[in-house]
Amino acid sequence: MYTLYHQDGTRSGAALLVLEEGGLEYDLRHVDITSGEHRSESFLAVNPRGLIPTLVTDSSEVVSETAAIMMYLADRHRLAELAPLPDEAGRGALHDWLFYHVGEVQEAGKRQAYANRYSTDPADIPRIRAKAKEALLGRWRVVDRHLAANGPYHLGSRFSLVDLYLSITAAWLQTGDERAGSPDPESSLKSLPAVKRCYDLVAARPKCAPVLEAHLEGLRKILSDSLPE
Ligand SMILES: N[C@@H](CCC(=O)N[C@@H](CS)C(=O)NCC(=O)O)C(=O)O
Repeated sequence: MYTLYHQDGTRSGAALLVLEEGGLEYDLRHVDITSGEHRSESFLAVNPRGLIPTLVTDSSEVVSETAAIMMYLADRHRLAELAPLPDEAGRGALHDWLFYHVGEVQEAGKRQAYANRYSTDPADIPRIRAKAKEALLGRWRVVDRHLAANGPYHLGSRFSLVDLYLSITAAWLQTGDERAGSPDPESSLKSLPAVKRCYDLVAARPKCAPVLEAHLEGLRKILSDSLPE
């Protein structure tokens, strides 16, 4: 039995999708980052990094990087439907795209969302945000071009956990589409058709659909509250 410290609307949804798709048993503990619960003494005692997701295993091992949780679960439970085994074709591409999403796409997304963390001068925030947004769109376009040429999934016709990761981060673009009079149609899912196709394929999976619905709801709520400083 696993324990996942989680909030709907955050990237911990990607870990949740692997637990669901893998048919694994877990207990969910809600952590509200908008009210700063991730910095509470009780949560820091579990994960001193103060970040979600955080997974605690049956042997009390703590794994907290999202991609590490996803790979750990897939490998430990031999979830071949989610990840090619280490000696199988596609394993290199799996690592490559997962790391690209975490280190490049998500990095720019977090920089845009938390622009205030990148300067001591609040006057810099709009410029930091604009640059992060430019990087984010550029990186999503790289993913879109790859999926258009080689898709519908990151590994071609083979679905994998990277597609689950995409569905969680692409939801940011999806909520952009939904916001009435979205000021920037360019940064919406509609401008990335191959990403949208991959997102729709994941959203159509019976075990993923409810998680993604809750994720979108959670995201709308986080956007209407405010992110932690
Ligand atoms: N590198 C970590 C980053 C985790 C992360 O930034 N989680 C966010 C939620 S999506 C969080 O806990 N944010 C709280 C904060 O940054 O204060 C990962 O990929 O799992």
